[in-house]
Amino acid sequence: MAEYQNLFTRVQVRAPAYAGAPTTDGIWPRSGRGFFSHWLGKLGDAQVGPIYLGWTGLASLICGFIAIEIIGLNMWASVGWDPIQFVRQLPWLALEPPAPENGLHFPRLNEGGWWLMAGFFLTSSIILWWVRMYRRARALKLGTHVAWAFASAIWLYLVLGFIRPLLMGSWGEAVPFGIFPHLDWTAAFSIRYGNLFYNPFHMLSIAFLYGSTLLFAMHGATILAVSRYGGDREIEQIIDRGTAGERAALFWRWTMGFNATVESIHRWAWWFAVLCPLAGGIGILLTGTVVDNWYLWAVKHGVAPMYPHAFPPVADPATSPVTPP
Ligand code: 07D
Ligand code: 07D
Repeated sequence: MAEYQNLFTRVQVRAPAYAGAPTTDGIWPRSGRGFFSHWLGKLGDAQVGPIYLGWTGLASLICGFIAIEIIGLNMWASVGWDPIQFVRQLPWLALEPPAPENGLHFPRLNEGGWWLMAGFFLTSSIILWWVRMYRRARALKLGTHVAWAFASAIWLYLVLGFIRPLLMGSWGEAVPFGIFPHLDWTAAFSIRYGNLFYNPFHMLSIAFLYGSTLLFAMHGATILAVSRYGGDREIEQIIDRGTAGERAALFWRWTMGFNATVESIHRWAWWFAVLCPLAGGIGILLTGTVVDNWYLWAVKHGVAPMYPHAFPPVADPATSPVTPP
């Protein structure tokens, strides 16, 4: 039975490239005729293209390109335009947001202005891509579930880089562009607000993140396990008896007493994935605006114990008046 234990698709169908259903709306036809790739066929459908570009797609790509250009050139400038150092140090390079004293004003380009411009174009690019997804789904007479799931990620992104900085009154609150710099920001954010682990929305977000991987593993494994009975051909499986779909359901009912249905498993997956950044965004929005220290919040609500008084009391530097230098 080894032939069923494969990870990659083994059978590839070759027929003349199919352009897909005719489109009625949109100003442009689809670009390209479509070609076949053996290697992509191992991961998914072997046919590549034609692709529909359209206005929002094109505008999104242009905005995305401008954003990457601004970020990349600023990073390159930060190593004195040395191409070798740019490549070597890339993971550590950053385009930082304006300093806190700028508040919400537009600062000089070299003092965060470039960051604001890059953020504007990146956000435009992401939102235009969202519109494209929504409109392509409508053009195919689909539901808009994919677009709304993407909207959940965009919500977290907007909270991190736009909504929360607005509420806090400073662009300096936002995330820098950069691979390790954005991780430093994440760690510093947690420490600044008294350990994000005690933020219940961070907890929820993690539960949905871990839950998503669990569901994904269970669903992916189940369908692969019944693909020998045609389990990957989902539609016929929903109603018939003795099918791969029923065996899959029985497997779970026998092992844990309860089973999702062929339809409901996808609702489970959608909700777990969507609730991860949705809950996360709420947690970030509350941080610094409503709650200043999640550890003390947890102590107050009986979630965390107060540290034992092992040392003589000291003055909390955060509560002492600031003396100008
Ligand atoms: C696999 C789909 C493909 C997408 C990929 C990402 C870029 C960035 C930009 C050099 C799952 C493409 C990357 C376009 C290049 C420049 C300027 C999706 C898949 C392959 N993070 N984060 C990463 C982003 C935040 C955190 C990696 C983006 C928050 C931690 C990558 C955003 C916080 C860790 C990345 C964003 C946070 C990462 C891999 C936006 C809290 C890691 C991402 C727009 C949520 C991991 C070195 C991945 C890592 C990682 C991108 C936001 C925390 C560079 C675009 C501010 C703790 N993040 N991140 O595979 O290896 O996603 O970091 O909000 O450990 Mg991040
Ligand atoms: C980033 C949504 C935006 C992305 C978009 C995509 C492009 C590029 C290009 C395809 C991911 C745009 C795409 C531009 C496309 C190509 C090529 C979604 C994003 C729109 N945490 N933590 C989370 C854990 C700690 C901290 C969430 C675990 C510490 C902060 C998640 C641990 C500290 C924030 C999570 C842990 C800390 C988070 C993110 C363990 C650091 C957030 C969910 C085991 C020392 C974010 C409420 C998500 C959040 C977040 C997990 C620890 C800080 C569940 C497992 C205590 C500041 N953490 N964390 O969907 O929402 O991200 O918090 O220790 O902001 Mg955390």
